[in-house]
Amino acid sequence: MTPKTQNPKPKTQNPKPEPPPSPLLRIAIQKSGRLSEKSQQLLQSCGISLSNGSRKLKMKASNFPLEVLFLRDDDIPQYVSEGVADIGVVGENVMIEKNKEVQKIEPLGFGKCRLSLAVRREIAYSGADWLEGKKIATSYPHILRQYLKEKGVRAEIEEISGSVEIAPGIGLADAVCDIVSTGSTLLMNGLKEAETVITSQAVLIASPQLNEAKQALLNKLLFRIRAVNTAQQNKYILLNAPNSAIQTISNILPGMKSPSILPLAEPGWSSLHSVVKEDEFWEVIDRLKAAGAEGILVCPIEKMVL
Ligand code: PRT
Ligand code: ZN
Repeated sequence: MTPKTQNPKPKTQNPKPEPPPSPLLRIAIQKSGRLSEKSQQLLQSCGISLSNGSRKLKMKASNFPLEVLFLRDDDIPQYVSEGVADIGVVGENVMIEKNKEVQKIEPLGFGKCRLSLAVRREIAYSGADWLEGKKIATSYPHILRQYLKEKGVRAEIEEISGSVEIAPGIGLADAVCDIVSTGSTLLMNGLKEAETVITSQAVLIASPQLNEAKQALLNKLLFRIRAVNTAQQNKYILLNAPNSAIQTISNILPGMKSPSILPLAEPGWSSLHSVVKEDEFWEVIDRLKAAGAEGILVCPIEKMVL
């Protein structure tokens, strides 16, 4: 009888190691509200496609390793600090108020507003000392506390979550500390702005614990965001000028470098091309006309890489 032998194990080839999961950057943006549309537009102008189907809680971009989480703005700093989202777009006012461990990466140029102290219109407001012993209604107790401490003022903070501007009118508080943009809400409620506590805009924030792969993706996204934002702050300008005016006009045009100069079909005339800052261009245009420029065209720039 032949001894029973165990079947030899089939020879297996070493299983191939699983490829490491490809990195994915998670960004938290506001689900609905003042920053949500602009945050999505920013991603789109960075060439990132999001399907605009029914509003989901999260969505994956089709052409960039990015997942978008749609959240209430108040929750974004916490999600980012805990690493649930790697980065986020939120008002700087919310970032400071929530006081979480996040890094501010880049101002984004939209959602501009200020957090201000306001009092009833008829009050003769004499400065921060007026607030001593008063009651101030706000949804921003942390920022307000810091501000009062810096000013050496002791005041009572009444924390309320919405419709702060009605507090003085119903006798709930002597002053409010709230977000102001155009000022019309204060006006409608019989209030006037007394102090600016902070100015704010939407900012890109990041988790302090990004690994190398995610950091590389963030850098790639940031490069695009900066190209889009720089472009928005500048205009492309084209003009015609007699050759005798080229030097004066070149000195007026700041541009990225010196302007491009192309001869026109008409002898003695050239076309000058350059870039001007959005907020400087009215002033520059007056000076260009005075120097002899004609046929001035100002065009938007889509992307600009310096
Ligand atoms: O639902 P969720 O919690 O996500 O949103 P939210 O209602 O808390 O915030 P939302 O969408 O109103 O604002 C999001 C962010 O936009 C804020 O955190 C600011 O960073 C920024 N932002 C810019 C503003 C304003 N402008 C603004 N005008 N946030 C609020 N206001 C309100 C303000 O509270 C006041 O009631 O608008 C009123 C004042 O506006 P004016 O123009 O009358 O002065
Ligand atoms: Zn909110």
